Amino acid sequence: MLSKLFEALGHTRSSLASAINIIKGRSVSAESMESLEAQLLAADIGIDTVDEILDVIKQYSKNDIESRIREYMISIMPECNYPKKVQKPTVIMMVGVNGTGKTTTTAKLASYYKQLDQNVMIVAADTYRAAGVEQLRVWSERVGTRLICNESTMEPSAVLFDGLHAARSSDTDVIIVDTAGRLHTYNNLMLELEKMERVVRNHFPDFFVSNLITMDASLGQNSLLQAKQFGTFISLDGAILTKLDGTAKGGIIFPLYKELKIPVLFIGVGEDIIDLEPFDPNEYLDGLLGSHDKSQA
Ligand SMILES: Nc1nc2c(ncn2[C@@H]2O[C@H](COP(=O)(O)OP(=O)(O)OP(=O)(O)O)[C@@H](O)[C@H]2O)c(=O)[nH]1
Ligand SMILES: [Mg+2]
Repeated sequence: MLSKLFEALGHTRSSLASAINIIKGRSVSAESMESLEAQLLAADIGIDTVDEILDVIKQYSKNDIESRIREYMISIMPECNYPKKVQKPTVIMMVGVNGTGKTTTTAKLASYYKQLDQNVMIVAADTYRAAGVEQLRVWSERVGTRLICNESTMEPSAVLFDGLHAARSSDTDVIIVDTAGRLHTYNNLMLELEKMERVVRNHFPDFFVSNLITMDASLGQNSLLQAKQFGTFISLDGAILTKLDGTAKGGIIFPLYKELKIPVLFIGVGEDIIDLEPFDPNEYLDGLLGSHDKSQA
């Protein structure tokens, strides 16, 4: 059975496959290289990486182009380093621009860790949208996790503090904190995130911290700017690439890692609770280049 990730990368894969096929087995012409370059750029692989891939192609025989591209791509990807189980207790703070999938991913991650038999708590620290708390309440009931919220305050750090306090006294393994969406250009909102991180580090120094940014795959290069800006206010430990199911822009993980050293840890491939896949470079490349089932490319 094809994985959801393989399906989600279908759009990207088919555009790359048609460009690679033009080159495969023939002498490489300037025109075919241009076509491949355009497809790689359209997939958001990033200009530096695209140039390097084209150099790889120029160096090698036309017959093993696919395996050379694959070899090169794997060499520049983050390792498969998503934590299966988190160290206890870990605070995962979900941050990102509005609508990129923080709340949905909070629920998906809660379900993921619960299935690994970890004791999970969700903290609803988006104090700007009442609907956000409601959305999380529904998810946490479905997942069967505790939800900490406080609708009488507009102060996300206060909700976070309460949540972590409750987590400490209830032997919780992983606390997933949903934060409000914010534009990376809004300084005050970014400072609020900085404060939240400070609350954890100053008051709960025994907690491990993992700040994850959700990035909507369809936003392409713009999400690189977002991640860069968020990273100037809080330390980012990883990214979750969401909505990969609806886009042909599956290549953003390359510039993200190359330029910002932020590894993608999970990938969102749909709106349901199970639509989250841990990032695995080999599976990802199978999805991108179609190498595990060429008939589907
Ligand atoms: N197709 C698809 N849709 C997704 C994915 N992740 C989230 N969504 C959808 O994207 C929309 C926004 O998701 P939310 O989780 O509410 O995003 P958010 O970042 O919490 O939004 P704000 O709190 O408003 O900033 C919802 O309709 C989700 O169902 C994904 O991986 N694939
Ligand atoms: Mg939200």
